Amino acid sequence: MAIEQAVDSERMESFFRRLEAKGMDALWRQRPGDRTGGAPFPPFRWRWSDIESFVQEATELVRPGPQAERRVVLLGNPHVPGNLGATHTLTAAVQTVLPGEIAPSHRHTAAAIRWVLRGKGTITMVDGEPCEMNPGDLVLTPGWCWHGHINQSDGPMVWMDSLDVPLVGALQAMLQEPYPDELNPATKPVGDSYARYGSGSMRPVWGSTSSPISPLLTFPWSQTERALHQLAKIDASPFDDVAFQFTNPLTGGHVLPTIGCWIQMLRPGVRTQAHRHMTSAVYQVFRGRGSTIIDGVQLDWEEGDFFALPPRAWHEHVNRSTEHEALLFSTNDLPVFEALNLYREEPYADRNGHQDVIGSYEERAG
Ligand code: GTQ
Ligand code: FE2
Repeated sequence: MAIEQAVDSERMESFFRRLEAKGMDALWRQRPGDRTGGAPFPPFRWRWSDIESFVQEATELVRPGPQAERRVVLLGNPHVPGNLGATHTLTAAVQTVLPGEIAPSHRHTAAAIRWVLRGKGTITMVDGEPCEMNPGDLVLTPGWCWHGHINQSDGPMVWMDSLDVPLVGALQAMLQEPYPDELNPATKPVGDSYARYGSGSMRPVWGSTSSPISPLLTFPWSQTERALHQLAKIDASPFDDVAFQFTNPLTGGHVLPTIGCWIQMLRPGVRTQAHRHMTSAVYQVFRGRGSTIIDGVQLDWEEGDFFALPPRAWHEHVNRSTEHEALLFSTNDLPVFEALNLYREEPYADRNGHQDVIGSYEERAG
């Protein structure tokens, strides 16, 4: 006879209550975990047309400085608990700095990346290095680096921010402090880290040989674009087409310990095969239009749109144009999964790697 039948349920309930009263529980009482391994929350998309008008309105409402440390529109995914991140590990946001404005320096334990969308002539000061910002450039602000932004041009500057705030918050490690002055001073020339490490295949014979944080702080678009076209001539991934991970030139690993950055080119007409993995990502559609099919739901995107890919969701990408390339920039939490030995991925085996489309994002969003 099974034990659970032998023990009367009143006695079991009493046992549970007495355990609870002393801050304990019986493991067999816990509800079953997520055995299916499906996506924990649905995808979300932010339209550029909406973002752009809110960003414009924000320029009429606040100035960076004492009133608002940063003029940032946060893309909070309403499906993620806390509604702070675009995914449960990463934030995405759009920041704008007008001509003559300074977003004052501060530092925080959370790490950030900037992916430049519009404008020119802005400098982000990163631990004394003035980093130039032009569209398609990636700029790193590693954790605890003093950083501030200054727009010395005659036009507005707009970029994507992505930070590891939800992850750092879950670890109760969010610390922040203001710089005592407006902007931390330049102690290095413009392009210092690029001059040292920007070749991609060489490093100065002096200096450190390893670091978990990329010593290269800026990744200019001209180089990224050239690399994509060269790779496209010879190879591509069945799941991501022509895709690069930005790398720490000293290690070949991720640029930051908590944030991975990718740029991918979907060649005209390409439809990738579906797969799923443990990591989540936030995509910014830098150029082109297409769709990403996520757990059978077709999410269409156009230039400027952002979308969040939840962890463990089946996904495949489609470039809807047969003439033009589509370019997707994304941040992901892959470095964390690799460091903790938690990464797994799985190809979609059925129907030659393609999902059945069971609905559109618009229908699902209601
Ligand atoms: O520019 O320093 O989107 O500290 C969020 C927090 C941007 C920044 C964000 C930040 C910044
Ligand atoms: Fe910051």
